[in-house]
This record gives sequence, structure tokens and C-alpha cells, in this order.
Amino acid sequence: MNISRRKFVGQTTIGLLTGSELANLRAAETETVSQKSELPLAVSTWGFGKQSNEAALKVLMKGGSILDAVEQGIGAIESSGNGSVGLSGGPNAAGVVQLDACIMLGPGHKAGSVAGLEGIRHPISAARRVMEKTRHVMLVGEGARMFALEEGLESVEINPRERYEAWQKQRTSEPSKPSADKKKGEHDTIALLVLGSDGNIAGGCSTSGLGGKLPGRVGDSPIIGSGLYVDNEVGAAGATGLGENIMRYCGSFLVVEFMRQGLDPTEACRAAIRRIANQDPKGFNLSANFVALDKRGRFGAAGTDRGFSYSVTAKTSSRVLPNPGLESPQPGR
Ligand code: SD4
Repeated sequence: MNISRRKFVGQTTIGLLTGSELANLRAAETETVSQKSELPLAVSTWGFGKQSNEAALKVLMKGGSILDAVEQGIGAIESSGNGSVGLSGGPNAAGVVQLDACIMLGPGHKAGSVAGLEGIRHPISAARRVMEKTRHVMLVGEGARMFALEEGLESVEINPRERYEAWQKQRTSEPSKPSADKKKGEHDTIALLVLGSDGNIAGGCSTSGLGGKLPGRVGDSPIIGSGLYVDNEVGAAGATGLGENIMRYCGSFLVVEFMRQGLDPTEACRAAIRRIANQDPKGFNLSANFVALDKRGRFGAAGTDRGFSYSVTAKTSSRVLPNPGLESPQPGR
């Protein structure tokens, strides 16, 4: 199926879809970039992920590696002021912005991660360097910061009190939303998955985490298998939402395992959410949202947040798609 023929759906929430949009969405659920010539493919969380995807595609079209694509794609968001990503994201309860990020490379099953990182512009670059330049997978706090500085990554001084006050002001000035939707300014993570023309996969995830969190709190985003997972034989998944509800279930790993069992990416995301909701005292009130792509170039998403959207970019099209929701299509529908 040629994805360029598909309609741009925009950032419509599922609750507002018209009949024809719903029909489009049903078709979109099973979309595949099936022609090798249509790769590379980038899939990411939220509407602002489109910017990330497009930056990643640009790198690939110029002959860059899938890791360069992930690093620069996520880097574009980290310095954009969008979402709760990078140093413009929400601070913790002490007014300090603590950043979490991770990166994975399919070939060789490599991973790098940083958590609780302060004052570094591009945590995704720090995560990549942990993967490539150390014998470790994860560095946290001051150690991660020292490492990033030694690697020459850009650092920025931020006044914690000013940052906290600015964040509070931003939150209170935003119109209130239905409780099922995420409150802007609280959390909006970027997870970016890239499938290269050669069939290899890489992914990354970056966030400032939950605004107002306890100092030292680490969410799902930098945890391999929770906020991100890449298996080069199967596919990749990334998460956004309330980390506490994702990391207790190894959410992204679960999505990839469902794809390994044969589910398409959207069904795998739904299956993971159902599995978590069946077990969790909160039921579906989880704020758990996933994006996924598989080795064949199929992609999808599902989430418990009505306002969740995701972005898909290939050579000939770049779109924002709404949350496909949790309901699987019935046969014959
Ligand atoms: C966290 N999962 O730290 C992240 C936040 C997030 O959309 O995804 N926001 O819990």
C-alpha cells in the first residue's frame, strides 16, 4: 500500500472523527510501507514528532546512519521548546529540570541511556555516547552530567526558581482539558523509531519527565524495554504517558513481543495496553500510549489518552495521525 495515497488526518482526536475519517483510520491501522523503495520510515509520538521524523528522514536521505537520524531527529525536539522534552520541559518539585533519554541500535542490540541529567541541551546525544563510548548502558545524575561535559556536549545554566515559576505560569494559563486528556506542560515525551532502507532499526526516547516530580524520580523513558525497545529481527516500540504505569510492565518490550507473536503494530500496542489494564488496579486509567513499527514497514499506535496522536514520515509523505483507540476492528467491519 502506497502511503502517499492516504489522507492527511491531522491532529483530530478520536472522539471528534467523522464517519469517513473513521473509515480512513481503520485503513490506516493496517498501513504498510511495503515497497523497499518507500523506506526509510520514521514513526514518533505526538504531533510534534513530525518535526523529529522529518529531521531524521533528511539525515537518512543524505546518507546518514539510522543512529544519526535518531540523534538528530530527537535533538531537533530537544532544542525546539516543544513538548516536555529538553531543558524547556517541566521542572521537578525543586525547580530543576532533570532529563531522561535512551537510544537503541538494532544491529548488535546496543543501548545507551541517561537519567536525571541536568543542564545538558541534548540528553539523546549523551545517551548515544554512553552506548558508543563506555562499557555501560546507563548513567545517572551527576555522573551522567560529568560524562556529558567531558564529551563536550553543550551545557546550559538555568535558574531553578525562575524555571519553576515560568512553568507554573504556563500551566495555569492553559485552558483546562477533559480529564482523559493529558494536561499540556505536564508530560509529552518524544519517542522516535526509524526503519532504514537496509531494514535495520534504531530508536530513541527523550523527556523532561513528569512535571513537579520528586527530585531524582526516573520514569519509563530512559529504561530499556519500558520507554523504548528495539529488536532488529522484529520491530520497535516507544512509549509516552505516565511512566509509573508503563515501567512496571516493561511496556515497549511487551509491544515488541506481541509483534513477535504475529500481531501488527497497532494490535500489538492495543494488546499491551489491555494486558496492563487487566492487571492494574487503575484499569484503563493509565495514561499509557505506544507507537510501533515492524521489520516489514508496518506501523501503528494505540493509547489510553484520547488526545494522543502520532507522526509517520516516509519519503513521499509526512503525517500526524490520531490515536487509533483501543478497540480492535471486528472481522467484516
Ligand atoms: C515520564 N513517560 O517521565 C514520561 C513522560 C511522558 O508524555 O511520556 N510524557 O513518565
